[in-house]
Amino acid sequence: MNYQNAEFLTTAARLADLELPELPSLVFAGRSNVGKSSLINLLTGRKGLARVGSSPGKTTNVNLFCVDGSLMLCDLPGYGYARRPHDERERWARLIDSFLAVVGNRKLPAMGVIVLDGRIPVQDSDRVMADYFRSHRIPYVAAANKCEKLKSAERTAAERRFAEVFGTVLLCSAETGLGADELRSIGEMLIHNGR
Ligand SMILES: Nc1nc2c(ncn2[C@@H]2O[C@H](COP(=O)(O)OP(=O)(O)OP(=O)(O)O)[C@@H](O)[C@H]2O)c(=O)[nH]1
Ligand SMILES: [Mg+2]
Repeated sequence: MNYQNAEFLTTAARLADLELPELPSLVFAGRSNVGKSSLINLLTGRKGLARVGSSPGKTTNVNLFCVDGSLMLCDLPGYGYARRPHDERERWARLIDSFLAVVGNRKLPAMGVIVLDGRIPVQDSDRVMADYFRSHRIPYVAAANKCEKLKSAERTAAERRFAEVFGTVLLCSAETGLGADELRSIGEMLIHNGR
């Protein structure tokens, strides 16, 4: 599969406005600013594909991308942004829950990637995110991003800490490309399972 052959599909703030392609999906979730959009750009080798670095909490939409006509990448709105009003958070929860319900109920392979900042301990909101994936029977891995900021021993410690909560952990860096091959393999695996 040619990951560079990626295109933006659609963006929507409500499930009703989202048209999902009939493709296996790799769903990126995580707190605001951890690097979800950056990892999508890394995976596809396309720097400007997903918008990066807007101030945290701004992206409230689900953004969908298509890779090589074969795989859907989903960039979910970030969570855990404290300055967001309560009704915004409710809206986020409804959007995520309904989106994952649809993805989880389709007869197409799907996988979640819970992106974390490798330097920051697991937050309650990350556990809640894992619960969403579990409740919709979507398997997930954790991606500990920004790992180039950690020394080798710190990486090992972070990996162990995250593994206790999430099981499988990929050490990643959108900055250096660490973890890109593993993320791409997950995409390939989803496509093969769908055949
Ligand atoms: N040092 C470092 N910075 C990174 C890495 N990945 C992303 N960043 C930076 O972190 C900031 C946020 O990145 P985004 O990709 O926009 O994060 P996001 O998770 O999509 O954020 P929201 O859309 O707000 O939820 C940007 O300034 C990125 O350049 C990484 O691996 N290392
Ligand atoms: Mg983003």
